[in-house]
Amino acid sequence: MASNNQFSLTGKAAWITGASYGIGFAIASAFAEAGAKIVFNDIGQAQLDKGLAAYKEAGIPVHGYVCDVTDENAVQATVKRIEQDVGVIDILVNNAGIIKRVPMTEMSAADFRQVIDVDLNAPFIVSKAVIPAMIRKGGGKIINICSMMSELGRETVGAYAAAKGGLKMLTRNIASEYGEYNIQCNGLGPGYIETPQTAPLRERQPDGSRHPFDQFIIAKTPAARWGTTRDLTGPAVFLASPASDFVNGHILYVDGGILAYIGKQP
Ligand code: NAP
Ligand code: GCO
Repeated sequence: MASNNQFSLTGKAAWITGASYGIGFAIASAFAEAGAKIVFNDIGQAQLDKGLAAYKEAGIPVHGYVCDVTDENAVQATVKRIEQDVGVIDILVNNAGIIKRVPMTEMSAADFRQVIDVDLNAPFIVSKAVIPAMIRKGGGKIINICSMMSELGRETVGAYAAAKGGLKMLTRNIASEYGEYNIQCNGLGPGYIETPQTAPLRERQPDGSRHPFDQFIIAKTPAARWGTTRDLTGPAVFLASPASDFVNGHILYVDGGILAYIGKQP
Protein backbone atom coordinates (compact mmCIF):
# COMPACT_ATOMS: atom_id res chain seq x y z
CA MET A 1 0.00 0.00 0.00
CA ALA A 2 1.32 3.43 -0.92
CA SER A 3 2.45 5.41 2.12
CA ASN A 4 1.61 9.04 2.84
CA ASN A 5 5.01 9.25 4.55
CA GLN A 6 7.22 11.13 2.09
CA PHE A 7 10.27 9.44 3.60
CA SER A 8 8.91 5.95 2.95
CA LEU A 9 10.70 3.61 0.51
CA THR A 10 7.94 1.01 0.65
CA GLY A 11 7.74 -1.05 -2.52
CA LYS A 12 10.97 0.33 -3.95
CA ALA A 13 13.86 -1.84 -5.16
CA ALA A 14 17.20 -0.38 -4.07
CA TRP A 15 20.66 -1.49 -5.31
CA ILE A 16 23.52 -0.34 -3.10
CA THR A 17 26.79 -1.30 -4.76
CA GLY A 18 29.66 -2.73 -2.68
CA ALA A 19 27.51 -2.91 0.46
CA SER A 20 28.85 -5.96 2.32
CA TYR A 21 29.96 -3.66 5.12
CA GLY A 22 30.86 -0.03 5.83
CA ILE A 23 28.82 2.90 4.56
CA GLY A 24 26.96 0.79 1.99
CA PHE A 25 25.80 -1.70 4.60
CA ALA A 26 24.49 1.10 6.84
CA ILE A 27 22.63 2.76 3.96
CA ALA A 28 21.13 -0.58 2.86
CA SER A 29 20.01 -1.28 6.42
CA ALA A 30 18.34 2.13 6.68
CA PHE A 31 16.62 1.66 3.32
CA ALA A 32 15.29 -1.70 4.49
CA GLU A 33 13.96 -0.05 7.65
CA ALA A 34 12.21 2.49 5.39
CA GLY A 35 10.53 -0.34 3.46
CA ALA A 36 12.78 -0.94 0.46
CA LYS A 37 13.73 -4.29 -1.10
CA ILE A 38 17.53 -4.47 -0.83
CA VAL A 39 19.99 -5.55 -3.50
CA PHE A 40 23.76 -5.48 -2.99
CA ASN A 41 26.84 -6.87 -4.70
CA ASP A 42 30.44 -7.59 -3.96
CA ILE A 43 33.42 -8.36 -6.12
CA GLY A 44 33.80 -12.03 -5.09
CA GLN A 45 31.72 -14.90 -3.69
CA ALA A 46 33.65 -15.03 -0.41
CA GLN A 47 33.07 -11.32 0.24
CA LEU A 48 29.44 -11.62 -0.83
CA ASP A 49 28.92 -14.52 1.57
CA LYS A 50 30.27 -12.40 4.43
CA GLY A 51 27.81 -9.69 3.47
CA LEU A 52 24.91 -12.14 3.27
CA ALA A 53 25.79 -13.42 6.73
CA ALA A 54 25.93 -9.86 8.11
CA TYR A 55 22.51 -8.97 6.69
CA LYS A 56 21.07 -12.27 8.01
CA GLU A 57 22.46 -11.51 11.47
CA ALA A 58 20.83 -8.07 11.26
CA GLY A 59 17.53 -9.63 10.23
CA ILE A 60 17.53 -7.83 6.87
CA PRO A 61 16.30 -9.74 3.78
CA VAL A 62 18.57 -9.03 0.80
CA HIS A 63 19.37 -10.18 -2.70
CA GLY A 64 23.14 -10.48 -3.23
CA TYR A 65 25.09 -10.76 -6.47
CA VAL A 66 28.75 -11.23 -7.34
CA CYS A 67 29.59 -8.34 -9.65
CA ASP A 68 32.67 -6.22 -10.27
CA VAL A 69 31.15 -2.81 -10.92
CA THR A 70 34.00 -1.88 -13.29
CA ASP A 71 32.99 -4.70 -15.68
CA GLU A 72 30.26 -3.36 -17.96
CA ASN A 73 29.23 -6.80 -19.27
CA ALA A 74 28.94 -8.10 -15.72
CA VAL A 75 26.94 -5.05 -14.65
CA GLN A 76 24.52 -5.32 -17.59
CA ALA A 77 24.01 -9.04 -16.85
CA THR A 78 23.48 -8.33 -13.14
CA VAL A 79 20.85 -5.67 -13.88
CA LYS A 80 18.94 -8.22 -15.99
CA ARG A 81 19.12 -10.75 -13.14
CA ILE A 82 17.98 -8.16 -10.59
CA GLU A 83 15.02 -7.18 -12.79
CA GLN A 84 14.01 -10.86 -13.06
CA ASP A 85 14.53 -11.61 -9.35
CA VAL A 86 13.41 -8.36 -7.69
CA GLY A 87 12.04 -5.94 -10.28
CA VAL A 88 13.15 -2.70 -11.90
CA ILE A 89 15.73 -0.81 -9.82
CA ASP A 90 14.05 2.30 -8.40
CA ILE A 91 17.00 3.50 -6.31
CA LEU A 92 20.69 3.13 -7.16
CA VAL A 93 23.44 4.03 -4.69
CA ASN A 94 26.88 4.08 -6.31
CA ASN A 95 28.76 3.29 -3.10
CA ALA A 96 31.51 0.83 -4.11
CA GLY A 97 34.86 2.54 -3.93
CA ILE A 98 38.57 2.21 -3.26
CA ILE A 99 41.36 4.56 -2.25
CA LYS A 100 45.12 4.33 -2.68
CA ARG A 101 47.13 6.74 -0.54
CA VAL A 102 50.34 7.29 -2.54
CA PRO A 103 52.23 10.52 -3.37
CA MET A 104 51.43 11.34 -7.00
CA THR A 105 55.03 11.19 -8.18
CA GLU A 106 55.31 7.67 -6.71
CA MET A 107 51.95 6.37 -7.98
CA SER A 108 51.91 4.11 -11.03
CA ALA A 109 49.59 4.99 -13.89
CA ALA A 110 48.00 1.57 -13.41
CA ASP A 111 47.13 2.35 -9.79
CA PHE A 112 45.79 5.78 -10.77
CA ARG A 113 43.62 4.18 -13.47
CA GLN A 114 42.31 1.54 -11.01
CA VAL A 115 41.06 4.20 -8.58
CA ILE A 116 39.43 6.15 -11.43
CA ASP A 117 37.94 2.89 -12.73
CA VAL A 118 36.20 1.95 -9.48
CA ASP A 119 35.34 5.42 -8.15
CA LEU A 120 34.30 7.18 -11.37
CA ASN A 121 33.99 4.83 -14.35
CA ALA A 122 31.91 2.32 -12.38
CA PRO A 123 29.24 4.86 -11.31
CA PHE A 124 28.97 5.77 -15.01
CA ILE A 125 28.67 2.10 -16.03
CA VAL A 126 26.08 1.20 -13.39
CA SER A 127 24.02 4.37 -13.85
CA LYS A 128 24.01 3.83 -17.64
CA ALA A 129 22.73 0.29 -17.05
CA VAL A 130 19.81 1.25 -14.78
CA ILE A 131 18.59 4.53 -16.31
CA PRO A 132 16.68 3.07 -19.33
CA ALA A 133 14.38 0.98 -17.11
CA MET A 134 13.95 3.93 -14.73
CA ILE A 135 12.78 6.02 -17.69
CA ARG A 136 10.33 3.31 -18.80
CA LYS A 137 9.02 3.05 -15.23
CA GLY A 138 8.48 6.80 -14.91
CA GLY A 139 11.43 7.81 -12.75
CA GLY A 140 14.07 6.83 -10.22
CA LYS A 141 16.75 7.94 -7.78
CA ILE A 142 20.52 7.80 -8.20
CA ILE A 143 22.77 8.64 -5.25
CA ASN A 144 26.52 8.88 -5.84
CA ILE A 145 28.74 8.62 -2.77
CA CYS A 146 31.08 11.56 -3.13
CA SER A 147 33.60 12.82 -0.58
CA MET A 148 35.34 15.77 1.05
CA MET A 149 37.75 15.10 -1.80
CA SER A 150 35.03 16.14 -4.23
CA GLU A 151 35.88 19.65 -2.97
CA LEU A 152 39.30 19.50 -1.31
CA GLY A 153 42.71 18.02 -2.00
CA ARG A 154 45.29 16.59 0.33
CA GLU A 155 48.60 14.82 0.10
CA THR A 156 48.64 11.24 -1.27
CA VAL A 157 45.00 11.03 -2.46
CA GLY A 158 45.29 12.62 -5.92
CA ALA A 159 43.67 9.74 -7.81
CA TYR A 160 40.81 9.54 -5.33
CA ALA A 161 40.23 13.31 -5.39
CA ALA A 162 40.24 13.33 -9.20
CA ALA A 163 37.68 10.51 -9.19
CA LYS A 164 35.43 12.03 -6.52
CA GLY A 165 35.64 15.47 -8.13
CA GLY A 166 34.60 13.89 -11.41
CA LEU A 167 31.83 12.00 -9.63
CA LYS A 168 30.44 15.34 -8.40
CA MET A 169 30.21 16.56 -11.99
CA LEU A 170 28.88 13.23 -13.29
CA THR A 171 26.14 13.59 -10.65
CA ARG A 172 25.25 17.05 -11.93
CA ASN A 173 25.28 15.86 -15.53
CA ILE A 174 23.01 12.88 -14.93
CA ALA A 175 20.65 15.28 -13.13
CA SER A 176 20.78 17.62 -16.12
CA GLU A 177 20.34 14.95 -18.79
CA TYR A 178 17.62 12.82 -17.14
CA GLY A 179 15.74 15.18 -14.84
CA GLU A 180 12.93 15.47 -17.39
CA TYR A 181 12.29 11.73 -16.95
CA ASN A 182 11.67 12.21 -13.21
CA ILE A 183 15.09 10.82 -12.35
CA GLN A 184 16.80 12.66 -9.49
CA CYS A 185 20.56 12.21 -9.26
CA ASN A 186 22.28 13.62 -6.18
CA GLY A 187 25.51 13.11 -4.30
CA LEU A 188 26.02 12.22 -0.67
CA GLY A 189 29.35 13.63 0.56
CA PRO A 190 30.47 11.98 3.81
CA GLY A 191 33.09 13.67 5.93
CA TYR A 192 35.60 11.45 7.73
CA ILE A 193 33.70 8.32 8.74
CA GLU A 194 34.78 5.39 10.92
CA THR A 195 34.92 2.48 8.44
CA PRO A 196 37.59 -0.02 7.30
CA GLN A 197 38.59 2.44 4.59
CA THR A 198 39.75 5.02 7.14
CA ALA A 199 41.02 2.58 9.76
CA PRO A 200 44.69 3.26 8.88
CA LEU A 201 44.10 6.97 9.64
CA ARG A 202 42.79 6.19 13.13
CA GLU A 203 45.25 3.54 14.34
CA ARG A 204 46.49 4.10 17.90
CA GLN A 205 50.19 4.92 18.13
CA PRO A 206 52.61 2.53 19.93
CA ASP A 207 52.40 4.77 23.00
CA GLY A 208 48.59 4.51 22.93
CA SER A 209 48.10 8.07 21.71
CA ARG A 210 45.76 8.97 18.88
CA HIS A 211 47.07 8.87 15.27
CA PRO A 212 48.24 12.33 14.20
CA PHE A 213 45.69 12.31 11.35
CA ASP A 214 42.97 11.35 13.84
CA GLN A 215 43.86 14.42 15.92
CA PHE A 216 43.98 16.54 12.75
CA ILE A 217 40.45 15.56 11.73
CA ILE A 218 39.12 16.23 15.22
CA ALA A 219 40.59 19.75 14.97
CA LYS A 220 39.16 20.28 11.48
CA THR A 221 35.64 19.15 12.38
CA PRO A 222 33.33 21.53 14.30
CA ALA A 223 31.56 18.44 15.68
CA ALA A 224 35.01 17.48 17.08
CA ARG A 225 34.51 13.83 16.22
CA TRP A 226 34.71 11.36 13.33
CA GLY A 227 31.41 10.52 11.70
CA THR A 228 29.75 7.13 12.01
CA THR A 229 27.91 5.30 9.25
CA ARG A 230 24.67 5.98 11.13
CA ASP A 231 25.20 9.72 10.62
CA LEU A 232 24.72 9.09 6.89
CA THR A 233 21.54 7.02 6.99
CA GLY A 234 18.95 9.78 7.46
CA PRO A 235 20.38 11.94 4.64
CA ALA A 236 20.56 8.85 2.40
CA VAL A 237 16.91 7.94 3.05
CA PHE A 238 15.97 11.57 2.31
CA LEU A 239 17.75 11.47 -1.08
CA ALA A 240 16.18 8.08 -1.91
CA SER A 241 12.63 9.10 -0.96
CA PRO A 242 9.81 11.21 -2.44
CA ALA A 243 10.84 13.90 0.06
CA SER A 244 13.65 14.85 -2.34
CA ASP A 245 11.68 14.74 -5.63
CA PHE A 246 12.60 18.37 -6.39
CA VAL A 247 16.23 18.03 -5.28
CA ASN A 248 18.46 17.31 -8.25
CA GLY A 249 22.16 17.67 -8.96
CA HIS A 250 22.87 18.49 -5.32
CA ILE A 251 25.79 17.20 -3.29
CA LEU A 252 24.58 16.80 0.30
CA TYR A 253 27.67 16.97 2.54
CA VAL A 254 27.36 15.12 5.83
CA ASP A 255 30.67 16.17 7.34
CA GLY A 256 30.05 17.60 10.80
CA GLY A 257 30.90 21.02 9.36
CA ILE A 258 34.39 20.38 7.96
CA LEU A 259 33.78 22.28 4.73
CA ALA A 260 32.56 25.33 6.67
CA TYR A 261 35.47 25.49 9.13
CA ILE A 262 39.06 26.77 8.94
CA GLY A 263 40.01 24.47 11.82
CA LYS A 264 40.71 24.88 15.50
CA GLN A 265 43.77 27.01 16.35
CA PRO A 266 46.59 24.63 17.43
P1 NAP B 1 35.07 0.36 2.40
O1 NAP B 1 34.86 0.07 3.84
O2 NAP B 1 36.44 0.25 1.82
O3 NAP B 1 34.04 -0.51 1.50
C1 NAP B 1 34.09 -0.35 0.13
C2 NAP B 1 33.18 -1.39 -0.48
O4 NAP B 1 33.24 -1.30 -1.90
C3 NAP B 1 33.59 -2.81 -0.10
O5 NAP B 1 32.46 -3.60 0.19
C4 NAP B 1 34.28 -3.30 -1.36
O6 NAP B 1 34.20 -4.69 -1.56
C5 NAP B 1 33.45 -2.62 -2.43
N1 NAP B 1 34.15 -2.59 -3.72
C6 NAP B 1 35.36 -2.05 -3.98
N2 NAP B 1 35.66 -2.22 -5.28
C7 NAP B 1 34.61 -2.89 -5.85
C8 NAP B 1 34.33 -3.37 -7.16
N3 NAP B 1 35.18 -3.20 -8.18
N4 NAP B 1 33.16 -4.02 -7.39
C9 NAP B 1 32.29 -4.20 -6.36
N5 NAP B 1 32.48 -3.79 -5.09
C10 NAP B 1 33.65 -3.13 -4.85
O7 NAP B 1 34.58 1.84 2.11
P2 NAP B 1 33.59 2.80 2.91
O8 NAP B 1 34.37 3.62 3.88
O9 NAP B 1 32.39 2.03 3.37
O10 NAP B 1 33.20 3.77 1.70
C11 NAP B 1 32.10 3.49 0.86
C12 NAP B 1 32.05 4.63 -0.12
O11 NAP B 1 32.05 5.87 0.60
C13 NAP B 1 33.26 4.70 -1.05
O12 NAP B 1 32.84 5.18 -2.32
C14 NAP B 1 34.15 5.76 -0.39
O13 NAP B 1 35.00 6.38 -1.32
C15 NAP B 1 33.13 6.69 0.15
N6 NAP B 1 33.53 7.56 1.25
C16 NAP B 1 34.04 7.02 2.39
C17 NAP B 1 34.35 7.90 3.46
C18 NAP B 1 34.92 7.42 4.76
O14 NAP B 1 35.39 8.27 5.54
N7 NAP B 1 34.89 6.14 5.04
C19 NAP B 1 34.12 9.26 3.31
C20 NAP B 1 33.63 9.76 2.10
C21 NAP B 1 33.33 8.88 1.08
P3 NAP B 1 35.43 -5.64 -1.10
O15 NAP B 1 35.26 -5.81 0.36
O16 NAP B 1 35.22 -6.91 -1.86
O17 NAP B 1 36.71 -4.94 -1.47
C1 GCO C 1 41.64 10.26 3.24
C2 GCO C 1 40.29 9.66 3.58
C3 GCO C 1 39.19 10.45 2.92
C4 GCO C 1 37.86 9.81 3.25
C5 GCO C 1 36.73 10.56 2.65
C6 GCO C 1 36.62 11.96 3.16
O1 GCO C 1 42.59 9.49 3.07
O2 GCO C 1 41.70 11.49 3.18
O3 GCO C 1 40.25 8.30 3.20
O4 GCO C 1 39.39 10.49 1.55
O5 GCO C 1 37.80 8.53 2.78
O6 GCO C 1 36.73 10.50 1.26
O7 GCO C 1 35.39 12.49 2.72
